[in-house]
Amino acid sequence: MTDHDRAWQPTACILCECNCGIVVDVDDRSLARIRGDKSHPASRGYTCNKALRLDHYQNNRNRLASPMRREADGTYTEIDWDTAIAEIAAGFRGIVDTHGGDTILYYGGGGQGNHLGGAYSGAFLKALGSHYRSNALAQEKTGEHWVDAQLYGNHTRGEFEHAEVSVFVGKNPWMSQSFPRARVVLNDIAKDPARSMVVIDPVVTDTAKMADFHLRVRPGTDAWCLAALAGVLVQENLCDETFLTEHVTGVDAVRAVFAEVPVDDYAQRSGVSADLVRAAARRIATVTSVAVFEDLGVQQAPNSTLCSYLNKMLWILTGNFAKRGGQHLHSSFAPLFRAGGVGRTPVTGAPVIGGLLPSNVIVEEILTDHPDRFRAMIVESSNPAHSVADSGMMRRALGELELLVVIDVAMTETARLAHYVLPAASQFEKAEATFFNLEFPHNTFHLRHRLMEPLPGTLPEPEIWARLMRALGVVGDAELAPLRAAAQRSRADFTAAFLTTVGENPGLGKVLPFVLYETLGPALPEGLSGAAALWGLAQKAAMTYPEAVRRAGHADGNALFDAILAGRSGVTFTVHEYEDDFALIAHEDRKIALEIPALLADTRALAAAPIGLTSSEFPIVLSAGERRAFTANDIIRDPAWRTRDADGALRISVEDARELGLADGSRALITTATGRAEATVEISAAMQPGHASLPNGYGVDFVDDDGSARAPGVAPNALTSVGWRDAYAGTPWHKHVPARIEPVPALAAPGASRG
Ligand SMILES: Nc1nc2c(c(=O)[nH]1)N[C@H]1C(S)=C(S)[C@@H](COP(=O)(O)OP(=O)(O)OC[C@H]3O[C@@H](n4cnc5c(=O)[nH]c(N)nc54)[C@H](O)[C@@H]3O)O[C@H]1N2
Ligand SMILES: Nc1nc2c(c(=O)[nH]1)N[C@H]1C(S)=C(S)[C@@H](COP(=O)(O)OP(=O)(O)OC[C@H]3O[C@@H](n4cnc5c(=O)[nH]c(N)nc54)[C@H](O)[C@@H]3O)O[C@H]1N2
Ligand code: SF4
Ligand SMILES: [Mo]
Repeated sequence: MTDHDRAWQPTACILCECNCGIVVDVDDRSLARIRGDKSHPASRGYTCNKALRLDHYQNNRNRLASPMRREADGTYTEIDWDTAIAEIAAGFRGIVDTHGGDTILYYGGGGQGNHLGGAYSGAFLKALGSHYRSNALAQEKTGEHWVDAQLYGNHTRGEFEHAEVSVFVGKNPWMSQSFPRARVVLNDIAKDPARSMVVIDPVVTDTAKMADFHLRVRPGTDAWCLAALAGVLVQENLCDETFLTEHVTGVDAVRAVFAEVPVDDYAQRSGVSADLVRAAARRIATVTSVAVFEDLGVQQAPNSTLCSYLNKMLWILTGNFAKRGGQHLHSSFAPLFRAGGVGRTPVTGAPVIGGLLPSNVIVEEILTDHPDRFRAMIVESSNPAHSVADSGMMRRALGELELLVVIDVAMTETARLAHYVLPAASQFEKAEATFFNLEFPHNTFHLRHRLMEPLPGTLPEPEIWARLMRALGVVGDAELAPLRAAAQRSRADFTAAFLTTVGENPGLGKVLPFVLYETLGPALPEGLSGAAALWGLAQKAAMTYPEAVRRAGHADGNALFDAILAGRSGVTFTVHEYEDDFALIAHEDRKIALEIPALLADTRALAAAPIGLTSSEFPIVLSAGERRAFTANDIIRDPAWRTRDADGALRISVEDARELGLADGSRALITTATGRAEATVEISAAMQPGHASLPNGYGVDFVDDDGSARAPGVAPNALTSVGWRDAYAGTPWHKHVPARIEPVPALAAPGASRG
């Protein structure tokens, strides 16, 4: 084909939760040219720098192309799919028979852009009787979810595009994005004298540089800063009393706590001038709209769940809900969390929030002789041996399992510990979708079609899960035959047949994704059988948000499903009106329940709580895992994709560098309670004394075309600890690791100390 013959094909970037629409010029299986997709309803042509180099994900010699089995001597043998599926299914059956299904833990289910495959895992796990799950959300968002569940029973998102004041708490959207068209929106805010930005961050980030109010807290002191902000709102009578009376319960108890907050003292403890705290609070209280985004800077730091609660005071007390530019509950196409109360893990009794147990307790749930310990794991699209606290201990725990199966595109740190590794087709070789659909009033869903056939030897996850299910043999083909026939006739026939069949045979309802894949899947257009599960989700969306789905132009669930199949650049699936926010509150009275007694007690206890968790042995706070221009979790392993920051520099303040005798570009030794690592130093005026930062996504190994292995930069979780976690949610304090930093001793063997 000549260059002119090749068509630009729509898909999405897979490197962060935004999943910006892109169009790709595919040349012989490579993503030759990439542009933003102007037809994508959320991103509208926007991308950041990272999307343009996605070919480093698609094409590299670390791709897996055959199922593999680990042999007794630790080497891997390539095996065929039938053998792999049969042995894995038998292996899990054995675990169930000997120890019970609940000794099998499922981890992952999707990275930043691929949640479709994970949607099928539930059927297999249910068939095994396995209920425990975890993934990366349980190392960041479960604390916020626990707070949200009590306040209004749903997730919120700020409408930054229209907000008069945007507040970013431990969030650097210039680098980490996370909402549509982030840099365009940030530039618009910065340019408009009528709008303001408040940033709470110890670092002078690119976002903080644009802020009107940069509350440059001391690391780990956000609770005091946020309590002081809420204190100003209450003490200066800046709350929206009409809103509180009409839409919020439990206000008096909350008011009583913030009335007593010593604002000057708490501001000072957090390292921010009281005048600045007051000015920011007044600005937030006297505008038409405020939107707030909290992220890892508080979610992975001390008092994280408390901070999730406190920052929500900024928009709730000021009534910035259910209006343009405010904070919103939104529709969801597929829930990221399970509904229901907090369960407990079998060994340590850790909280299971939204169906997810804390990533940080997994090692303790394995490395024990407790009879209910986890004996087996399935890891799908995740790399816990690298991404969860204390990689050394995590690897030991994974090594103890009787059965570990990893489904990935690459031979990851986790895959190298597995008994079986199953190679997935890449996200450009199969139908895929993200369930990060979090916007309001317009919410979008994008089913991406494959750009090319799967790499030979690989399979899309929906097919992998279906084969595992078939091997278990729990659903007879005769049970599925009528549905399969109906699907071939018409969508209407399928719908009718589905209602009767599943009504008569509730067992099928329990393994629904499998049933849909086996029956509706074959009737879908070529390459889209993996989209079958979306049929069920589309019906559910149409039932849950009938008006909003109709406003988006879809008459019913089937119409929505068809629009999703046809819309190559994504579709808007709900259009809400601002008033709808109230109906989206899960509580029966449709009011926000503001009082969370335990967290109010914690707010009171701040008065006597210690500031600072460093010691003379570990005097510096290390933020282990900052988002930078060329980080994308562990999704791209090839270091050549980075055009700068090749080593993932350790950023330290001018003052600390001087005191420690470290020069720009020199090597530093970092020691924490858990491990040691060496990094290249970057002296940065953005850092405050006593605070240092390492990027995320580095330290993954990669084999170059010449066969040499490399792992540039520091694997951040060589330095973190499993016990260093939040009391409510068990989420890790990765941004707040006490560390010692010193020049690399002259005689140390190079690289010998890397963790
Ligand atoms: N480039 C890039 N973008 C990404 C990703 C990526 O890997 N690379 N990953 C995506 C994912 S999975 C996520 S979850 C998001 C995360 O997005 P962010 O949360 O924005 O990312 P981080 O850089 O980890 O942390 C945010 C900020 O927390 C600050 N911080 C550190 N300690 C404290 C503290 O004590 N208090 C406060 N207030 N702030 C503190 C840091 O200085 C940093 O600016 O990014 C997404 N976007
Ligand atoms: N110290 C420290 N640790 C952290 C963080 C931090 O800031 N500091 N951040 C945490 C956060 S917020 C997150 S979200 C996690 C992320 O950590 P993980 O949940 O482990 O996810 P990723 O690193 O994104 O890894 C995604 C995996 O999916 C694989 N993959 C890519 N495409 C496909 C596909 O189509 N199919 C399959 N089956 N696999 C595929 C990739 O090869 C990769 O191995 O890290 C967490 N860990
Ligand atoms: S990394 Fe995120 S913001 Fe950047 S292009 Fe990809 S999806 Fe969009
Ligand atoms: Mo994340």
